[in-house]
Amino acid sequence: MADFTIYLGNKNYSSWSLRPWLVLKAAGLDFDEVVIPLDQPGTKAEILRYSPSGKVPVLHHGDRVIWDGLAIAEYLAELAPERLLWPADPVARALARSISAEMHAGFAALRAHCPMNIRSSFPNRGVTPEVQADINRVSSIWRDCRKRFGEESVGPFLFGGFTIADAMFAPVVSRFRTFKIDLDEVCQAYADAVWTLPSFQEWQAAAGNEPMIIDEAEF
Ligand SMILES: N[C@@H](CCC(=O)N[C@@H](CS)C(=O)NCC(=O)O)C(=O)O
Repeated sequence: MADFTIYLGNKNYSSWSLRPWLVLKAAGLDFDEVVIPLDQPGTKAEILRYSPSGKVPVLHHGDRVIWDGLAIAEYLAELAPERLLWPADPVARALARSISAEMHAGFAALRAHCPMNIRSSFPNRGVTPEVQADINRVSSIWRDCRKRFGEESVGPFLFGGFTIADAMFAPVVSRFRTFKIDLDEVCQAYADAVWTLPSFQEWQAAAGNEPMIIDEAEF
């Protein structure tokens, strides 16, 4: 049994769960994982056995319990500083934290109308004017980071190498793919880099094999 156990929602649908799972992978830590099927009669009671907030994801590290995706990511960044889970440069790091917090707290229209559904494809659905405004804001964040900090020689991610900021936007990459959102060249190249990340591919394969269906994320 590993020192770390992360409790997750369905891999196909739980955008909140995907983020810290990718960060655990990037941290290079050995961990166990438990998927708690969401939207079932016993879901809340089951989650409450592990998470005081009644939400997943939650990370158990020995007797420490850390819940909320961004808090888990911050905890892992402190445990594995050598992995540069935040950018080393203070200016880049401040921007990475700003956009991660913006993603964590915002983009309500995109979340509501384009739910994460990794294995499905819903072209031309869900894009209201409010969703388009969210798409435009995400695209502008990606372009700005790639231009200012995403040195090709370091890597294809927002700050070159993979950081927590990329994990925060990974569910959006999946949403854009499911809903066939048109992106410019820079944003599409970034989205492709996140989508083909080996850890994300592993998650996608597991999502594809899950039998559970959540009706409200289907069209
Ligand atoms: N801000 C939280 C949100 C977590 C969240 O909303 N989790 C959902 C699953 S995606 C959940 O646990 N739902 C179960 C329920 O509310 O019963 C985080 O980042 O961890």
